[in-house]
Amino acid sequence: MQTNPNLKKDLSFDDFKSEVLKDYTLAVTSRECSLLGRREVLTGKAKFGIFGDGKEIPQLAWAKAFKNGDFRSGYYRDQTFMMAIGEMTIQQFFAGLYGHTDINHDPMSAGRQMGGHFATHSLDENGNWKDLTKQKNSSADISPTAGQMPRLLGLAQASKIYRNVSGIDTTNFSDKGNEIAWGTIGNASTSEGLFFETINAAGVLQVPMVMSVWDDEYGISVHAKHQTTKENISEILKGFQRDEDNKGYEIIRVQGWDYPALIDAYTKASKIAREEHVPVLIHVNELTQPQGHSTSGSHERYKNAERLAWEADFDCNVKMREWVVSNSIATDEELSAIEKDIKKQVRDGKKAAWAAFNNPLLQERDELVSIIESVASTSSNKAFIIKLKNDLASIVEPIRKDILSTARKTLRYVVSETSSEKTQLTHWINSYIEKMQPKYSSHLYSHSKYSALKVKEVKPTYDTSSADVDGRLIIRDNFDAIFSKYPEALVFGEDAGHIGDVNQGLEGMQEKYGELRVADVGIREATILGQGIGMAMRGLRPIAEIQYLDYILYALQIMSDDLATLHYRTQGRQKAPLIVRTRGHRLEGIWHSGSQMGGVINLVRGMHVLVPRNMTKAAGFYNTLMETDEPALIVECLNGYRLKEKMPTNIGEFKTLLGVVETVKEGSDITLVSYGSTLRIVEQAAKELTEVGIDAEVIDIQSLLPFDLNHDIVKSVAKTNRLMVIDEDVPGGASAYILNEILNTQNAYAQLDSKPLTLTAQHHRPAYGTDGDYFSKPSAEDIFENVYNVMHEMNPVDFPKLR
Ligand SMILES: Cc1ncc(C[n+]2csc(CCOP(=O)(O)OP(=O)(O)O)c2C)c(N)n1
Ligand SMILES: [Mg+2]
Repeated sequence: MQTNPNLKKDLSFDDFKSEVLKDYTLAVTSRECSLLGRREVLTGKAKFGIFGDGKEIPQLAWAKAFKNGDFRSGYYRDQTFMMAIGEMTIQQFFAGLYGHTDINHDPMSAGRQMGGHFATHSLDENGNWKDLTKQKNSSADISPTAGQMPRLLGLAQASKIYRNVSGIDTTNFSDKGNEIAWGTIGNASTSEGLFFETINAAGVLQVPMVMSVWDDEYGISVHAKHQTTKENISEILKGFQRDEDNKGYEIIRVQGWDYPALIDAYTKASKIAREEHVPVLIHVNELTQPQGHSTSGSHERYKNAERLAWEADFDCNVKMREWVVSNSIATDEELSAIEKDIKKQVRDGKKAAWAAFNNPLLQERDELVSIIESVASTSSNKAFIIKLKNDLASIVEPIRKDILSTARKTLRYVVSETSSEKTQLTHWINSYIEKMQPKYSSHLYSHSKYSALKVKEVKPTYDTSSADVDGRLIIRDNFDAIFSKYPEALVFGEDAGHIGDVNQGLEGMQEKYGELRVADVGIREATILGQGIGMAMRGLRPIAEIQYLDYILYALQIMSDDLATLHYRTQGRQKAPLIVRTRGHRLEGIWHSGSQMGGVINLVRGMHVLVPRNMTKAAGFYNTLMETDEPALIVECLNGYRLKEKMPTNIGEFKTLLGVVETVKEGSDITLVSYGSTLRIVEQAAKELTEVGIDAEVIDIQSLLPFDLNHDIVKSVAKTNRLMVIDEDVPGGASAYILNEILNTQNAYAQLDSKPLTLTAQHHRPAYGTDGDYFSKPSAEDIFENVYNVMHEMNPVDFPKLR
């Protein structure tokens, strides 16, 4: 076997040897972590383990090509890489396995994700950007296979924007767009649509993306023959290979145990992607899984003896060892000494991680035990309490659940007693929960000074010359103002570029701001979303347009799994302030209704969801969001683009507040709550109700997430004592969420004189056409009659039965 000329170039033998041995040491370290990690799970110290064994050597080669400013978007096998770029120590590896909730111990997720989900910190503890060009970056992993792909596209596209769009302040984010976005994926996960969608999109966009496929022939127990046509991903992607006439990919194949060939492959890939902005696919095959897929099972169940024997022989660490010895780089003894030393280092690191994880828990436990002892001493239920205490004290490795549940159960035994010991226990429980809950629940939304909730309202202003114009012109002129104020803002979507979107809210913007900032893209909603996430993670301010709300379902998985969880799953150390723009609400037809808000809001906690009833409100939301560091979805009401609104004089400046409702009609008999296009119908019905002497108050929610932060709705209900939520989603959809907010969060039940009602669409999706709409969604007559019935029940004399 030949040594790698690139590696040897300009290096003395000693330097070369030390570089190789450093790599080998890392490979052994990573392997030892996997082996010991599995044992920690099997002995019950950790819940679940999924490790990078069998994938070590390619990751060493990749790490050599990975430069400051670059980004990784990968999956759970990449521990060796994270160690090689200096972003994960042995102790941190084990802290992650145990789920240590201190971010200083588990920098990957502060215990929020299972081990094997990697991340670096793009933000400091105050939510401010760090200089990403001076560090090696890894976007935070998610578990859904191929879920890392859409974001990878955006991470790569950001380099293209930084290289080609002038006027953007690149400080902290880019050095002339020289950064590569590196993806990894398992062979089986390439079966996912997200993989193919991303591969195609990156080929179209020609972005610096290097995609490694770690091919071990299996996806858990399922062999490649069930996964991939011809059992060979690079073979079937051959058509993407670039040639003299066509742009495309560079495709490289390499065996995962061949250290020098891997270094060649990654050196080459890096050069092509970095310099030419051409995407590269590296198919790394002949990899293995020495311990099987994860701690949940054993691979002996589905691999035959021959395969297992081959895996033992072709284990990449074994092969590297053979190469080192046969090329006389180091002796067998030297390597054995390294291995022995590493075994000890990993054991020590593991012990240190366990002590750091366990000691605070022991302390918390001991503190409670002594409180319970004193509670017992004065209680008539002493015997029961002492039993609880003894049970807790006997747990060798207590977790917080053991501790807190014992405290809470103890309190029940003294519920009817009065003692200072009982008060002490109550205080302890309250303060323990107050201290511990944020460890598991903080950072769903921004805590920084850029939080959307800190933006001050600016009202639209008008003067005597303010004309009535089509709503779309307000949106368009407002986007114009945004693009000129924020050079880092960009929008992309189907038909968003050349024609300026299907409703011309972006008319003329591409001519003015160029094809990279106002871009048409392919029909590929999931990667439109991902493109936005990746760019937002690198300091740009993307607006990703999904043409219609109904088609957001293609992107909803990525919104839900990736975008909405990003800030939470990194305990606030990564963010993607992406604005998702779409249109819908009160349209007609099964796939053009724009109504499915319940499905959306329940899946994207971690984002803001706004449904402005007109384009001035919508423009105000965009202006607000541009000042924040949070992701949001704005649903523009499609039938509002042609409705007349007054053109404000302070376009681009006025701001609509999030989480603030608006009372659009005051009334005293019943509170009608709705939003978006449905609100117009509610307003119509409210007008008709006044004709029969019913004075309804109408409230526009406008911001579903966050919801009525000032609790204005309950104030209205306190006045009217009656409540109806009108929503064009299915029964139990968004209306259930709204009712829960009003009844449970705002305690409106105490103010009600009649049953709170929801008026929703039918259970099915809306039928086509005007009649389809009339019979599918709440109509003005439905609203009128339902409100009337409430009044009839209360006062049948003044409001005789209608039908
Ligand atoms: C969307 C989704 N489906 C199923 C799973 C469960 N799952 C986790 S890993 C895995 C197999 C992945 O195999 P491969 O991509 O080849 O990666 P490897 O583990 O072999 O490195 C499966 C099915 C998941 N995490 N996400
Ligand atoms: Mg696999």
